Formats: sequence, structure tokens, C-alpha cells
Amino acid sequence: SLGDNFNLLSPQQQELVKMLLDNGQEHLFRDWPAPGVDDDHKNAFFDQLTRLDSSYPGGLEAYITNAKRLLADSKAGRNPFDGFTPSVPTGETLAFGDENYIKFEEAGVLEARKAAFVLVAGGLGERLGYSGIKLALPAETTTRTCFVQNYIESILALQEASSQGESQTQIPLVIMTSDDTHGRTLELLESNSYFGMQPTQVTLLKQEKVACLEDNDARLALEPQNKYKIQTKPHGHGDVHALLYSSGILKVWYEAGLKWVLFFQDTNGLLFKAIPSALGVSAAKQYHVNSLAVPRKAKEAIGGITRLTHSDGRSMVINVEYNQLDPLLRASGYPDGDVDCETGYSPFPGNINQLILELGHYIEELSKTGGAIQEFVNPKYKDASKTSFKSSTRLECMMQDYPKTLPPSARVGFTVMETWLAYAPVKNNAEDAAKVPKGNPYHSATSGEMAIYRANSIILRKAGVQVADPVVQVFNGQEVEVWPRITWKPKWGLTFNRIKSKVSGNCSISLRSTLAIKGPNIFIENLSVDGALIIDAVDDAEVNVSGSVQNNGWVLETVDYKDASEPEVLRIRGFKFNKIEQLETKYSEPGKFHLKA
Ligand code: UGB
Repeated sequence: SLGDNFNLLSPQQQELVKMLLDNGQEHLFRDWPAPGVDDDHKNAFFDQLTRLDSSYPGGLEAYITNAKRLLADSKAGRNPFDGFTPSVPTGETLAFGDENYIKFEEAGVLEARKAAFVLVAGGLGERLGYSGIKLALPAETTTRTCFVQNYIESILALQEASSQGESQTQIPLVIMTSDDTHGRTLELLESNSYFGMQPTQVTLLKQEKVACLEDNDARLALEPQNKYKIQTKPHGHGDVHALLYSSGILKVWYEAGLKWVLFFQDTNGLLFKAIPSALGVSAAKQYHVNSLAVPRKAKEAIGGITRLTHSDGRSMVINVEYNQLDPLLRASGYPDGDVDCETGYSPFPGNINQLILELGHYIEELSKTGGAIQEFVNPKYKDASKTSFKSSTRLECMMQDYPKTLPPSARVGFTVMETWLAYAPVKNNAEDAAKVPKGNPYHSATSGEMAIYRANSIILRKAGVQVADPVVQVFNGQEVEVWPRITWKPKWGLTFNRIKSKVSGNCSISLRSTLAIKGPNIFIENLSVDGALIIDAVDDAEVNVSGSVQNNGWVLETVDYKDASEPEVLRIRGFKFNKIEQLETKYSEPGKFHLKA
């Protein structure tokens, strides 16, 4: 037991021990040998305790108290939504390319000058089963641009466009990492010169894991083989609020005149197509909280944005996680639960976890809460008596639960975008994706990449280019639409207006084609592409492209995800490009050029 060990501790350590003993944690020290034995291990144990204590708002004492309450609620089967009735909220719905959309998009670009971005990337992506970090995964394999490069180049494009010739402000980017992702994220950034950002523009904030709990009394769980180590697990993306607050960075942004904080996730290759217009909506409606949403299929594994009205009069617009929406609806007079309505979609818009918060209001709220987010616990019980767990559990929190503590005066809204434009995350491995019910999205590397080609094709069509119709093909057991493989740098196609200004005349792209536009000032006029065309140009090179490209191109071939001879990044998509022939040109000097194919 602790015995004489106690007297050898520092005053702070003694305080911590007293607190733990007062909170039912005697077992942590029960098997401790006398001083002189295992002293290094004991010191390491205190280091871990101190870390766990300092990284949770309110410390370990608050953690244990919260855990006891949530575990008791869970055991009693108490529903967190007791007393609340769900209804369909109202928000802004945008249709790509119409007048309203363009107005919001242009306003959003200007507003970006006052924005900061926060990328949550602490998750390992167990469901995807990819061995690297998700930020390093190519969003598409035509150019092999990885997710974080796409995000950074998009932010830089916004930065340039929003400064309108005035001296450029640097838009800050925070990346939340965890022990699972931190080292590899830093290495990826450093070895690629931060993909063009100033290193000082990027801040990495590492989230800590939280202690696991072994029983309903919230006893902290020790590792089975090591009595000097507490088991830990991720606490969830909700940590981002407490981390931002405690880092002090929000105040720095506020003092620098920033107004908006945009939160986003690690693997959505379409996201930045939706950012400018959504930011425009935030500014026009003066929303304190604006969540991006897409039409949602009933039972799809994304949360539903719901208005919850309490019998006592309280009301809030909040994400209800997919596993909770169905029981909540059934318990509130919708006997069929989470089902599609006549539109073919759930009446509750799907949360894509892209949040835009108004900075001043956000700081005000966090100075009350310290960034603590309403948590939940999800223990797997051994049996119906709910007295013991199959394995240890822990408290969790989600960043989209931030509005739960806001006062009723807060302006909480949402913006619904078309899915093809805004949302194609890469979360599921090939086997799980193949089992997704027909009609629901796969959210795999296969669908994520194909969605980028589809979006770019649809956008060019709307800009007047004749883009061939897609075909349906099966890769890794998933039926996807295959469109021409069109990609561009964010600087080229930041908004619909900018894209329209760069294509003119009679242009066409055939289905078997690849078109990669890698420079901001590439103008396409009377161009027909049937094959592969890659144009790379520095910022100051203005290139006019016309004529007819006709070559054998890049042929799409299937790859079996079980085929160990193929690289993992290709296996998880189920296809690769056989680069047979292409027209590839590079302009590395400033000037005006004409490429006539
Ligand atoms: N993440 C962290 O940074 N830290 C963590 O501890 C955990 C995750 P998942 P999830 O895409 O639209 C969310 O695991 O949680 C990062 C919403 O809750 O991919 O299952 C992680 O790196 C859901 O409502 O997603 O589901 C990643 O960037 C719905 O919106 C991000 O958090 C769904 O995402 C999300 O983690 C969605």
C-alpha cells in the first residue's frame, strides 16, 4: 500500500493522492511495495497522473465526478434527451451556382481575411484500416495530392483572394493531433515545407487521452500487466475546444481582429468547395454557430441536425448522433423512427462536422466553460444487471456538442449544401464499404476519390464545358459513378465565378480523359480533350490552352484490395491509372503563353 511512500512525495503529489483517495481510488496504490522498490515506476506513475490531471478541465477530480454521474445515468437507462421533443429545424439551403449561392460565395471569400482554421486530426481512423495518418492519404491519385496539401493550398488560395491586392494577412491554421498522429503530422509538414504555408502560420495542438474506468464507481483502470500505468483512450474530437482555450491562441486571434473560426475534419476532399459560401452565410446571418450539413439518408452514419424543445421551454439546434436519433424519434411519437420522407431523404439534415463559430461569442462562452464539452459514456456491460463491464470504458466528447451549453440568445444555424459538392469523407475500409446498404454512401477511399472527379465534372458542366456522361463501375465491391478525371489546384478554381472566368468557347472532355490543371492562370478556350492533358504553370505564367488533345491517355484499371503486390493507397481504392500517354507541359517562368494542342 502507499504507507511510507506517501512521505516521500512532493506536496503537489500528496495533494493529488489525497484527492484520489477521497474519490474512491485507493486501489491505485493497493499493491505498492515499500519505498526503494520500483521507485522509477512510481515516479512515472505520478508523471502520468499529473498529465491526466492537468489536461482535463477541472482536473482528475472533475473527471471522476463526471464519470460517476454519467455511469449512474447509463446504468439507470436515463436518456440524455428526456423531456426533449425533436423537430426539423430551419436553416439556409444553398444550390450550387445560382445567384444566391454566388452572392454568398463572393462574400465568404472577402470574409476569409478574418478567419482562422482548425483541423481535427487526432483520430487514427481505425475504421479505414490505413496504416498511415489520414492527412497523408492522397485525396485522389491523378495528382496524388494528399488531404493536408489540398487543405493548405485551399486556405492559401482563400488568403490570396481575400486580400485583394492589399498586403496579405496570413490565415492561421491549427491542427489538433494526438499521440497517435502528432509525430507523423509534424514530419509530413516539415518534409514538404508546410506545403507553402509559413511554418509560423501552423500550430499543432496535441490532445491527451483520458483515463479508462473499470467499474460503475469510476475506479480508474490500471493496465493488466502494469500496476504503475493507467489505461487511457481517446476522449474524442470535442477536446479541441478546451485545447484552443488553454493554448491562449483564441485571444491572440481576437486581438489580431479575426472574427471566424472554422473547424473541419481530416478526410473530406470536397470540403473547401463549400467553405466560401458557408462563410458568406455566417456573415450575412451573423450566426454565432453555423454547421455545414448535407441531405441525409435515414440511418446513414452521420448525425442529424435537430431542433430539440424541452417541456420547460428550452430549445436548441443540435447534432443528434446517428445511433441516438432513431430511439429519440421512436420515443417522441414517430413510431417508425429514423426514416426517409417523401424526398427520399431523412427530414433531418446530416451533420458533416464542419462548424463556423463567431470568435468573440466563442471566447465569451469558453471563458465560462473552460472549453469543457458535454460528455457521454458508452460502457459495454457484461450482462443485463449492468454491474460490470466487458472491458474498461471512458468518457467521450464531440466538437459539435459545443452549442449544448449556449444560452438561448445564441444564433445557432446551419447551411445545407448538395452532397456532391460538399461531402465525401474517407472513413471506411473496402470490406465494410461493400456492405453499406444500397443507396447509402460508402465513405471509402474509392467513393472519396470518384466524388472529386464527379464534383469537378459537374462544376465544369455548369460553367459551359461539355463533359461526357459518367458510367457506373464496380471497385472493391462498390458501385460508383466514374467521370472524366478532372482536377485543379484550389488557386485555379476557388469559386464558381473564378472558374467561369477561365473557361470559354466550345470545350469538351470525353469520359476516358484526364485533365489536371496545376496553375492559377490557365485559361481554357475552345479545347477538346480526349486523352490525358496535364498543365503545370507557375503563378505568373498566363497560359491559354486551346485545340484538340488526342492521345491514349491514362487508363483506369481495377486493383483487388487483397492484392498484396499493390501499394496500400491503391488497394484501398480498388483502382489505379495506367499512364499510357499524355500531353504534359510545364511553364516555370513568368510570361504569356499559348498552348495549341
Ligand atoms: N478526431 C480527433 O481529432 N480526435 C479524436 O479523439 C477523435 C477524432 P471520425 P466520427 O464525418 O460527418 C463524426 O472518427 O466521430 C478527429 C461526427 O461525430 O472520422 O465517427 C478525426 O481525426 C458525426 O456526427 O468521425 O463522426 C477526424 O478528423 C459525423 O458528422 C474527426 O475527428 C461524422 O463525423 C472525425 O472523427 C462526419
